[in-house]
Amino acid sequence: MRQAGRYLPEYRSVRKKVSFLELCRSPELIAEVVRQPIERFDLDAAILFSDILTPFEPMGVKVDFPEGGPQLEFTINEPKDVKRLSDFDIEKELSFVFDGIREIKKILAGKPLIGFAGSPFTLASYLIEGQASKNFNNAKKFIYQHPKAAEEMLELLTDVVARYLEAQIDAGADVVQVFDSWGGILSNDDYLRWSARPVEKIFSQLANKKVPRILFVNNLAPYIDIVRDIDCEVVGVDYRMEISDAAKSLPGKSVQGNLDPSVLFGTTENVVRQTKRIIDSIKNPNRLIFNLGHGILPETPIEAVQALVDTVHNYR
Ligand code: 1CP
Repeated sequence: MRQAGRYLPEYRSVRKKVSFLELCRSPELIAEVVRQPIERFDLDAAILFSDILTPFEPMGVKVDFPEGGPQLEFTINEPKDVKRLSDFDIEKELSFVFDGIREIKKILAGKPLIGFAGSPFTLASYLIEGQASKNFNNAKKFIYQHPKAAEEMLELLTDVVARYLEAQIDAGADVVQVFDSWGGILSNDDYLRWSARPVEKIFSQLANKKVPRILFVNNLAPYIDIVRDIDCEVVGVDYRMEISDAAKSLPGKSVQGNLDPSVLFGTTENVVRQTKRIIDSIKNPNRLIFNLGHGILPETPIEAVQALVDTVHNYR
């Protein structure tokens, strides 16, 4: 998660020369910042460098990242605004992503590359709020005030995300991950309707591509029975629940996670202890992909990341 994030000096030095958007649009620079953490830590897989909001601009909504966080040019406030969102030629308008994937594949020496997209509900939440938000209340209000328009918007986003991930796989992504970062603010039945159903549709469209599909849900615990029924190979587990409980509730699926990123700010002994605890808690090692439970924080000490990776590589 955010391997190429702002905690790496070599990433910050690339970012000194170009803006975040320029970086996301340059296939050569994408490959460069994906390579950095793989080379430094010998990680076992890479994640595409881009953002979940990358498809917004060709849909008609410009996004800027003035202080690192997203800022949308306009927001969806009422039903007629949904008409401003348009379908687009994914291969053409997002060619820099697919060229980036092809560049990355040249340097990964067989290590798998994870492609990704935001879940339709998470993307809709940003379209409604226009920026980061604590509780995405406007997004929740919108689905109650304008359920028809919300449905229309989610249908469009579902179709875009499915085709976007298909194109990432065609360009060389070996695995795809859907980030459902904000579905976790919804009541249980709303989660099923507004977040899980669109993801199910995307995953069923990808089934014939035969690549592993990962669903990351930030705040998974309340919805785990819903997620159990979604057809996918791996579920990303945030840091709030025990990963062994998640695995028990998700028969037939692997789990990915779930170290709290803040643990990396404590002692090395504790990083090692917590890492081993997660590994020990999953009996069948083939069912665990070790990862953080959410994105790595910008000021994370590199020595802590090194201790974590060494522990995962050398334990057992
Ligand atoms: O590991 C990697 O670096 C891969 C690239 C990556 C990924 C997978 C970035 C680069 N962003 C993301 C996913 C992403 N982006 C998510 C889903 C994961 C999650 O739940 O955190 C979300 C919600 C976003 C939206 C976004 N873009 C935010 C969060 C805003 C919020 O609401 O809190 C931020 C800060 C960005 C900008 C961004 N994206 C990526 C980076 C490295 C940055 C910082 C920009 C910079 O360098 O200044």
